[in-house]
Amino acid sequence: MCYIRFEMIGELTTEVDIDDIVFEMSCEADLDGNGIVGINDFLDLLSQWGSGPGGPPDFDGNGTVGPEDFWELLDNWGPCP
Ligand SMILES: [Ca+2]
Ligand SMILES: [Ca+2]
Repeated sequence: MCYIRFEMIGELTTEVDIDDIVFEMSCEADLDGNGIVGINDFLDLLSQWGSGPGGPPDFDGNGTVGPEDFWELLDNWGPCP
């Protein structure tokens, strides 16, 4: 009984982790929430360049919107999965 219970918890934990990773990678850069990472999101990032919004578009969380966040946006360019 104990072995079966442990295996079920392990499966659930794995599923949640995968969902979280896909969600974060897919649409964090979709700043206007239209389902596509594109020019509007790029312009939104530019408008906040050098600021510290405390969240997106400071994707890497280093405190300011800069080149590293621009590359993150480019990496996710296109439709959200
Ligand atoms: Ca968008
Ligand atoms: Ca940053």
